[in-house]
Amino acid sequence: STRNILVELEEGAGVAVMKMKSPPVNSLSLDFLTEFSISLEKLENDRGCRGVILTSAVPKIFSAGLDIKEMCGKSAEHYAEFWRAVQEMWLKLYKSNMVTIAAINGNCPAGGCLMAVSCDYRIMAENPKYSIGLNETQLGIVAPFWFKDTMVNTIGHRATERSLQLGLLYSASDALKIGIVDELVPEEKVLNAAAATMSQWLAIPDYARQISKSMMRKPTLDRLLTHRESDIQNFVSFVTKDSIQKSLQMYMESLKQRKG
Ligand code: CO8
Repeated sequence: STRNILVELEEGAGVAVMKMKSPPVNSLSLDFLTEFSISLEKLENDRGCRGVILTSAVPKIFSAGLDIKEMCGKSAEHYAEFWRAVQEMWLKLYKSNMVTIAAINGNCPAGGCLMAVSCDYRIMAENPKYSIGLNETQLGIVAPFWFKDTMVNTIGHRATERSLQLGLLYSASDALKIGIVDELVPEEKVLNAAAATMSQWLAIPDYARQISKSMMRKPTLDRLLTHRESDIQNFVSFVTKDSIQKSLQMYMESLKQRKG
């Protein structure tokens, strides 16, 4: 199959750069998610790799989030397989023992935002055209509890509640203010800034840092692990509703009409 993710491991530094490259918008299809999880697992098992920088090779887009085509007009079996792959991507990323840094060099809605807030640190290009957030309600759909949990762990309860209800997409500068991202830098410096932060984090002994990370994240991970099958069933029964199918189709149409 075609490669959606380019992995460059810098042996000396022990740092890998994962570049998402699935034009036009790095949407998270079943294929993409499967490849993502396999790539991350390989790095996780590589003793020579201690940190990962997640970024995009597609200009102006980090990731458009879940591939809406995977959620439209498919079978219940397909939706279940797709959702398991979404869960797997998040579980692998959120519990990674490696230092994970998102180098956000483009738009970052919904599932793209989930990936970013699942990393240990976020650096975003200071481009007023780029936005980031969990905009699900704007599509008439609902971010699942573990998207919500990850956001709460990043920006707190009140800011998450407002973000989720309104489906807010924040400009880069507002994202910095609210704490969705940790740092803004000029676009051409995003990768260098990520490498600089990475070396600070890697100066901490791995074992102590990993246990601290796990201590913070384990309750959130366990919550999905405990409810994994019911979360899949919830997704399938939600996404197969006529009203939700209609909302998603209308949203895809509105993306097309926005063009030109
Ligand atoms: N899935 C599938 N196709 C997409 C997606 C997507 N998420 N986003 C864009 N595309 C398609 C467009 O339809 C378009 O296709 P075509 O060329 O055939 O018309 C093509 O990609 C290019 O898109 P644009 O022309 O819009 O490109 P721009 O560069 O102008 O804009 C953006 C890029 C900003 C990323 C814009 O495309 C956008 O806003 N996309 C939608 C992003 C979004 O809202 N994603 C939410 C997905 S839902 C999710 O991630 C979590 C759901 C969890 C809850 C589930 C419960 C049911």
